[in-house]
Amino acid sequence: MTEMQKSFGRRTALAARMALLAFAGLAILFAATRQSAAHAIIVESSPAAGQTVKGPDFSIVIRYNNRIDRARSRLSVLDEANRSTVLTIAKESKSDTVTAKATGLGSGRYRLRWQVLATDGHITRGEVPFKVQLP
Ligand SMILES: [Cu+2]
Repeated sequence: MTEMQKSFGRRTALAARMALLAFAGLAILFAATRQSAAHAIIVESSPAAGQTVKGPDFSIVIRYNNRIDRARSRLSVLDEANRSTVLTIAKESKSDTVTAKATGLGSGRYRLRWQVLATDGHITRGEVPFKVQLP
């Protein structure tokens, strides 16, 4: 084998390795994108983050980008002292929506704490801060 042939062989091997690496990278990216797309994230909520609602009673609606398993999802309200009240998720909620009734809340800052199980089997959770103002 001449020096030129050897050099060509090395370059070909390197190119093949780089192509394989790029392919593996794309495959991982694709898998990650698919997975995150299947996770439940909030599309819109009422109250929305930072919103002030009129108390003491109001409806809570959270719509997700995905269908969720309502029976394995949790919703609670935390007050400024971190006291938590578990809310009952309404049975008539749509498959991508969690609906509940908040009652007896006084003026102040609260956090709506949610945890849902998406149909892909992954749990996501988060909090929506909001304020209540009594008329
Ligand atoms: Cu997921």
